[in-house]
Amino acid sequence: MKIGIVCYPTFGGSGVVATELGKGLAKLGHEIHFITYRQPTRLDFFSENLYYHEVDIKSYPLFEHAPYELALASKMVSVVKYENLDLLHVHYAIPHASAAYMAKQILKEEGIHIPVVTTLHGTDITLVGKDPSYEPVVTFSINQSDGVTAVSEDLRKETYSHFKIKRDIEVIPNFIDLDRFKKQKKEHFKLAICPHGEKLMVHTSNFRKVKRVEDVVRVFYEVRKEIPAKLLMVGDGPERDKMERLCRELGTCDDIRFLGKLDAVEEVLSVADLFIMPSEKESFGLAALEAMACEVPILTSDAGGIPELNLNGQTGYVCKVGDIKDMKEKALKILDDENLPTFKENALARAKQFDISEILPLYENYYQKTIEATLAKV
Ligand code: GMT
Repeated sequence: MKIGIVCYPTFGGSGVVATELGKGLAKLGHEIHFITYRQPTRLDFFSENLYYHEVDIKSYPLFEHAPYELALASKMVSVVKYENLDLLHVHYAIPHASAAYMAKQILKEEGIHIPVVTTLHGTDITLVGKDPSYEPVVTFSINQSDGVTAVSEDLRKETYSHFKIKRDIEVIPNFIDLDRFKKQKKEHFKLAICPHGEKLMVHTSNFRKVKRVEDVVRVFYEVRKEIPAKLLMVGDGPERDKMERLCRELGTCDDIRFLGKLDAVEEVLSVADLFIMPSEKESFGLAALEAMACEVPILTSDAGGIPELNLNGQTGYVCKVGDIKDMKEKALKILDDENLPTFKENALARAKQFDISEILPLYENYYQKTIEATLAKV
């Protein structure tokens, strides 16, 4: 198949999933055309089946905000037409699904019927999409897509409860490349951070409010009162400054290191004993899956789709959002030398169920079904 993938090119989860999906499909022989405003972060090599089309955003003194959606729709029209695409797959509804709708209508005028699949990733539904300033367009563009997928059962339910959706939504979960995300031998790194055998906790995120990064620091503070421990914070974002100030207030700076944005996050995960994700909202929790693939148990909140991934008491523990006391107790249980090896084993076993090789066929079948249904309507 010839597939156009539209996504955000940045570090966000939806962009990572879209890029890895395209790379995986290209390996299976499909021709993949990425359409976005910058080269996707993880698309930094040559492959004969991978193409990248940059959206040209023209500015003009009249525009306070350049109309990205129009430039994107125009680019989609030209790529579909000149590359003879079979399907467009847009990741994150805003503004990709409505831009795809516009492109589809333009192409229809020229006798080209391009099926559009929209994948809902999380905050496009649970936070931003719900806002009255976007909701009508999000509802319309989901209903107008030829296929819609959500990354968890919870996100599927949330979509039905917040929007007037008249069509089926298929759940296709996030996935992981176990060839890349696996425990590596990095003992020297562990020794440098934890010279006295301290337990190592890790958090990775974009440090947005929705991630409740403050809970990470507070849980760590409580854990460290009980056992020797260190915390690595990977990523960057709006909450980082505040967190650095909080560490100073709590006097934990010597035991917490902020590493900023890292490409090779699997190297850090390889030496971790516990991954913590206390999010307010989280449709799936790709970062937690990456940790599990590196044999790291996870301590999470019960937000959104996380309990579908984290099997409570097996791969880690699921606690109520904001329950620092319970999180501290559960962290200590996981980090106990008696329990840790079993949690690690279970985390890896669970991650294997989301291996990319299990999930790619689900997308391939869904594309095929959508193309056939769209062509049957013409
Ligand atoms: O908010 C983010 O963390 C980024 C966001 C995105 O769409 O870029 O991530 C969402 O999509 C990921 C991939 O499907 C999911 O694994 C994340 O759980 C989800 N984030 C939230 O729901 C907050």
